Amino acid sequence: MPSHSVDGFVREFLHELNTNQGVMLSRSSANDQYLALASTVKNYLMARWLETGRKTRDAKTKTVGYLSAEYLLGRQLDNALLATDLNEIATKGLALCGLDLATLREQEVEPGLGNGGLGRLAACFIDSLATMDVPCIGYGIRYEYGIFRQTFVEGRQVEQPDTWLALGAPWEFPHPEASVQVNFGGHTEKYVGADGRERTRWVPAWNVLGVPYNYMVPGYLNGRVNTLRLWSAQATKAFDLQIFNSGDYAQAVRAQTFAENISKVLYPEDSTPQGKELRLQQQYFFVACSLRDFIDQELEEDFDLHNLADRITYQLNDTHPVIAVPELMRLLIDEHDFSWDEAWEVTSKCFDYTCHTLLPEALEVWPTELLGRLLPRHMEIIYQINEQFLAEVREAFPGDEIRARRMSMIAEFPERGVRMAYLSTVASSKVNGVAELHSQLLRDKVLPDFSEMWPEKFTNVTNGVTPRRFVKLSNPKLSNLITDAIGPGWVTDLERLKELEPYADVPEFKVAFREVKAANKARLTALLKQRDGIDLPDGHLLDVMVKRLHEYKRQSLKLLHIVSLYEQVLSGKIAAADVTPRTVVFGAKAAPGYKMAKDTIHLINMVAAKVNSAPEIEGRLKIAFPANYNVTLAEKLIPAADLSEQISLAGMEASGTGNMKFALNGALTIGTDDGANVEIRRLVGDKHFFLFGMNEPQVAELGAKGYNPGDYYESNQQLKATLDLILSGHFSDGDPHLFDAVVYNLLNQDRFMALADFDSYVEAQGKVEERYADEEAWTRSAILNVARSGYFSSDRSMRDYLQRIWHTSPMI
Ligand code: 26Q
Repeated sequence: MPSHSVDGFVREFLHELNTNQGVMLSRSSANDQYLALASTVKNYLMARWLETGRKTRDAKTKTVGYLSAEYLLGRQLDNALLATDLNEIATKGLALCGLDLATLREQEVEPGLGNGGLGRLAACFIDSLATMDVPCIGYGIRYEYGIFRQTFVEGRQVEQPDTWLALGAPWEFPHPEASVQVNFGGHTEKYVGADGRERTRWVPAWNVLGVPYNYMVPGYLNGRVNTLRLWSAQATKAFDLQIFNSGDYAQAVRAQTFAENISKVLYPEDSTPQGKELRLQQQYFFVACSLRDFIDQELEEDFDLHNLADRITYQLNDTHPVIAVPELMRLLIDEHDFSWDEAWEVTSKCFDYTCHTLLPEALEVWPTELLGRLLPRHMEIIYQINEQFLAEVREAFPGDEIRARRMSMIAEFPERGVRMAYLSTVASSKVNGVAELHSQLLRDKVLPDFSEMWPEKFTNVTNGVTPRRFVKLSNPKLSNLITDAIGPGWVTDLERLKELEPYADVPEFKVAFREVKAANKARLTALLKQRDGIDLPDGHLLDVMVKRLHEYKRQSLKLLHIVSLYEQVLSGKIAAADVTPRTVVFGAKAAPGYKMAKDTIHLINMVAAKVNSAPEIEGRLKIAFPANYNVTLAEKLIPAADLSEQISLAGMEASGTGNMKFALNGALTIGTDDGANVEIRRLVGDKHFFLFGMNEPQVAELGAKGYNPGDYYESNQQLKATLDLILSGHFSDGDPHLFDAVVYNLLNQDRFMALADFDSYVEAQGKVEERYADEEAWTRSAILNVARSGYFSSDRSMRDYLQRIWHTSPMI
């Protein structure tokens, strides 16, 4: 390991610059310098990485195999510097070279290999496992293009490709020698094996190569470095050589392109899976590589696969990787001579499943036609798992054929398809939701038959976020303040934030806390100016809503609140001087094919243009919508926020994790009784959380009774005036019909009941303003939010998984 001294660091850095980048310092570009810096930091981690691998293999303990189609990692440099405690040394060393760490940091393009919450959760979990010294391999896909880069053209979202690899990828280690072949298509054949047993053989039609790329996952100051292994697709030699030799070069190149397409791009939909063939190819591709990898590379050669569950526990991050279940069955039966029962015995011990949704349209159902064509052997195995399972159901509930039909993994309508959530549930030892309310609704509404049959299979693990990235790195000023008060232990033991509670009444601490918030706002102001040309006014309540754009998350409700305030000033119902100065920040990407979401983005931008320039408002209301919200922006935005908007319709947001990040950084939440908000409110206390809207039972009741949004429009004058202002064309450059789709959807359908919750939301915003006017009371609430949110560390989530699901423990 290079020495932990400034001199040693400088030597290493210059060496990397010269030998890796092939440039002298005086001729190097900022990108060269960044790449050399990354390599330098990597070198510090290398010995620990190798040692971790050796230690883990020797110990033969159980490894967590986290299977996730997404990892929304965020920038790597800062986290690596933190984990190696190199910040100070790097700062000084670079300064000696005439360079500025902060500038080099900005060179890094974050790996955005995920859509939102689910992908970011995976990143937090692998961080926590490394920090807690738990052996874990994260398995996923090395998308060449991650989540699209969002731009706005005349207020409309326009997507650009995310070329995160273009300037070099210093954090990855490709291992082409460890590539794995993955087969697709073809048919199956029956034959009689040497032992006289009838066997099945899969005769695939084509194949690709999976090339592993390893990434380091360093624990916080503990010497452990776990591995994230992402797979990239390549054409196999046999595949293109054959065609090359036939002389058809163009065809050979097409074949290559075809293979490489599999890991080319992340699907940007995160709620309505489209059943695209390429997506299924992606899922099988990374899962097949990952299973093969563990069995062939990580296990010793003579390992008895009957004991596989002693050595690996696979966590299915939603249903996306569940094709691993029939794949493991296939490997054991077709390639390792297991009987069906032996294979099932092993397989059903190896998997656990986390569900991240309640929306029916977000549940994956793959047409049997497609699955059978792409993976004929897996389709057979799924049918057989289903048969065996339904026999169990019939035994448990004799005569209840309707129930058996209901529980079948094979849906018959609208077309024959495999319900992946059912397959996941049947094959897993444990099934969990991601917040208490969600786990309850999962049992009661999504999988009631399954929870009746196997009540002990179901459990909850409330999500969490890593305090390393989302407090220590993103909010250094608050971190220092906390450490000065209670010592540094909180970074790996977040419940210790409790010790801050008494400080909520210490005047000097409150002043310092406000200074931190003000400094974070100033930092954000500078960033938004430079990044987006946006001016953030001084002294405003900073009201932030950042998350994917979705109807159920109700960005439109936030917008109605703003338009309502604006309308009241415009029509003289209230004086501008009486409006609490407020800047509302939105950050949101819409799935490119999601028309309503894109229209909502357009509407927000059009309202912003109008409100931000209206003299009547006297600068007291401002909307800022920086494009391309991502992890990097979140790290600057969240520490600056006063108010966190968590306003989904109750029962719709599985958990939310942004909500936790805000609370931990001293923002107060205005939110519904949904997802993890329920637990946040319980922990921080009613007084320090602005609750509004219907709760889930009330939503269900209103839905059952028949919801008519028009009633709210007709009976609520302010709501009517607000919607009428939009309908009048006030925000649409003279085209009154521009936003008809959004407004008429609210008026006629409003699936997520924004109008029903409008009044209550506005009232809660009134309470926000009241509290905000009382600086001392606000600060007290904010400090208590920090002090009482320690539960939401992903370290705690990991402890819960270890105890309730994985039944394993950190390495000793
Ligand atoms: C599936 C099939 C085909 C194409 C895309 C998909 C797909 C991709 C991503 C479906 C769903 C997602 C992402 C879902 C997600 O991010 N869910 C969020 O997970 C968080 C972590 O548990 C929760 O906090 C959020 O409440 C939940 O919305």
